[in-house]
Amino acid sequence: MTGQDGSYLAELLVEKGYEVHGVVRRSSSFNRGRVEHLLEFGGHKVVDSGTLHLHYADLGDGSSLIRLLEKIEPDEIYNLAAQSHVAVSFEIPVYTADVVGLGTLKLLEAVRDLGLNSRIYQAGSSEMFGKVVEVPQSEKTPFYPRSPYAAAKAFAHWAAVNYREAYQLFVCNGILFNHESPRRGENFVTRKISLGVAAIKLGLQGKLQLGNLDAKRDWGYAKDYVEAMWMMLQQDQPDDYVIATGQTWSVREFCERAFRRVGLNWEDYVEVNPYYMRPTEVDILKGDPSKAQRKLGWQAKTSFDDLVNLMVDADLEYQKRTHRL
Ligand code: F7E
Repeated sequence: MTGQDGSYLAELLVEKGYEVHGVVRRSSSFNRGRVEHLLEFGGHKVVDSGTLHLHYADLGDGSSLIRLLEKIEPDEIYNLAAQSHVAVSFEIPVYTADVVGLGTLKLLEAVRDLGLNSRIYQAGSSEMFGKVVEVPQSEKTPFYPRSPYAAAKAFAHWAAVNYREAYQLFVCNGILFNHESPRRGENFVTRKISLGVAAIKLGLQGKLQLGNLDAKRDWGYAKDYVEAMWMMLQQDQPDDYVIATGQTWSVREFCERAFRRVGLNWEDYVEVNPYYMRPTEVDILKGDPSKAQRKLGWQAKTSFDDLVNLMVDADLEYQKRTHRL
């Protein structure tokens, strides 16, 4: 609930009048910045017609899930929990697989054992396509994971399909391509660039160090993408959907545009540091979102240029606020 997608989804659901129950992990620093505006001190606030309640639980702790599900009996469950950083998953592969892979299985088991009729959204990832066997990638494209994170997501995907077929659970896999926003974690490449550009423009930083500038991604706006999650659970039948823009751009192109937004030339500031290279890389991702468009009536609303601009603009404001400029 405290991540980028959880916060946008909570806003969407609260606006629709849902009683939202978000799961948070305990952390030594308070990590609710992204949902603070939806909460009142004490953890409960009525926003428009809906409400948001937070609970401590963890996909690593199956008993916490069972207790919570038994109490709430949710109509809809959105599993967005993850160690979601691909590069970090090479450093902590077992933890990543535990949360992303087995965590999903624990959730499915809990719903099955409790006999709940909850509709479940499972957050899949374009990383599952990895070393892609075709371009663009659709729901029919075979997976070829290239990281512990992606392998764990592929396990979770197939577990969800299996529970749908074996036990008739209403589970949808959303295969979401990269989706970004000003709420993106600071060590994902788009946010790292928008933060760096803003800091350089304001004289707070000299250079920006990055890894592979040739990697290509299908980048969309996270706020558009959470709508697709909700739409999947409103269908008569559960199914799997690719959610993407259908366009692909390199990290270099993201840099070019981001620096241009503030009137600077990226080549004067970006340095390549091998530290940020991955043991195995995903070279190109480009989704085919035609099924989502046809069946859900969903399509990305925000262009690549608009996404870059809104992230850079937001981080200029953020850096000014943070540094009292
Ligand atoms: O990397 C390259 C890097 O970390 C994008 C997650 O949300 O989307 C995300 O995974 C590309 C890669 O995202 C730096 O090598 C260059 O090729 O922003 P990223 P990701 O790995 O694509 C998918 C759909 C998910 O499911 C994941 O959870 O950019 N790159 N230089 C860099 N990446 C980072 N992080 N930092 C760099 O300095």
